[in-house]
Amino acid sequence: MRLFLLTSLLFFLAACEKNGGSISLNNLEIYAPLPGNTVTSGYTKITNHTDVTISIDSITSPDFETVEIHETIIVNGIARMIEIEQLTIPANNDVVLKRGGKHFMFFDPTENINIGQNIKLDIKLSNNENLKFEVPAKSRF
Ligand SMILES: [Cu+2]
Repeated sequence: MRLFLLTSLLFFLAACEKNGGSISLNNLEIYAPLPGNTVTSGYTKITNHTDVTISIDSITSPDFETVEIHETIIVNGIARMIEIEQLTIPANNDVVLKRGGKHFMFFDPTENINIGQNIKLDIKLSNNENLKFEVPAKSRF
């Protein structure tokens, strides 16, 4: 995950494609961190429109130091989060990121994030497509 600086540098060097046709994110929601908090989460439905399996190789945001994909699991009755190093989206299928399940986790905002302020998300796929998204930070209330 500390490859963040290197991967973001590579994004600038690579020819960036806006929103490739192979993968789409529907209803992407990213929440502004609560006051005094440095961690927040995001949800979406990721759809693979192709006949081949595609995985997310890296996910970064200029607005946060680190972005990870997590899954909430129950261990001995207690909810814990584990990191998914490489999220795979099966051919012609969806992966839903939602509360209590898989989700994006954002750590350490690079500057204070207000509700409504745009948050950028850069996703690098295993088929070498680079996807860029920008959504306004949502309120948790
Ligand atoms: Cu998490």
